[in-house]
Amino acid sequence: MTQAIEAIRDWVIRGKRNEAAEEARRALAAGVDAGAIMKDGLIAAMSEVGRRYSTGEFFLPQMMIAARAMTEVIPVLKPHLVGEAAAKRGKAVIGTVAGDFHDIGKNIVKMMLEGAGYEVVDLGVDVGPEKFVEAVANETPNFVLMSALITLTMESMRRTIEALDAAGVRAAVRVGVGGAPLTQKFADEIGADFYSQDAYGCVETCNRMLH
Ligand code: B12
Repeated sequence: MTQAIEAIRDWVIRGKRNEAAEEARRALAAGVDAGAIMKDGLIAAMSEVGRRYSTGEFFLPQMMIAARAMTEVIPVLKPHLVGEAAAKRGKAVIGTVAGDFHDIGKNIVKMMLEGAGYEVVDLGVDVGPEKFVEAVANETPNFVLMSALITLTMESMRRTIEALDAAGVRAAVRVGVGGAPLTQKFADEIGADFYSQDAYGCVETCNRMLH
């Protein structure tokens, strides 16, 4: 890891958003790869924040300011991550599932998909099964993408797939799931079409499934 990436990671952990964004601008200007800043700087910072929260070193306010710092750096990286939008490829409906308000990962997935030429309908956070079903009926997307960060809210993914089935629209879409606590095993268990551990993998899988 370069010194610059390490510095960005530390600023984010400490919740220093201006310093983190400034360091990211400097690193990009010096030729540091934006993908590496995202992975080893920002996402690594969030894992560390989560670890400190679990051990009681951090409390909710510290987790919040770290999240805000990360959110501030993402637009700095965006032009270097997504490039020029390609021709329209397909359409996705995305949301964080019911009971869950974490949206940083979902927003990154959305950003990468849009950069790759997808139209993305963002249902936001705390999205219940009926809202996903309604969006499939109204938007006729190729993909339904669900994000969850809390172990307990993962069950809502299963309920959403069941609701899509009950509404008779399950076969019309490919369902993708993700978020830190998810696994391929859980995705298989609930009958999702795919799981990916990061936003790049999500875009690659969507591309593969469309062609
Ligand atoms: C930042 C954060 C917050 C922020 C959220 C800000 C926001 N706007 O999202 C704040 C401070 C508000 C917060 C609140 C809470 N949090 Co919180 N939070 C985190 C933290 C530190 C980082 C999450 C994050 O943004 N990671 C970075 C992103 C980029 O990673 P990601 O989401 O995993 O996304 C990537 C991939 O997973 C994938 N992906 C994501 N979605 C999708 C979807 C698809 C379809 C695909 C294919 C891929 C994909 O691509 C992304 C990019 O590569 C985690 C710790 C952790 N290790 O995850 C805890 C964590 C998730 N939080 C936790 C908890 C407990 C809470 C609270 C309940 C705390 C409380 N007492 O109030 C509340 C939740 C309220 C609610 N109902 O939602 C726990 C959950 C524990 C559990 N086992 O369920 C964690 C694990 C912390 C911990 N170690 O205890 N949190």
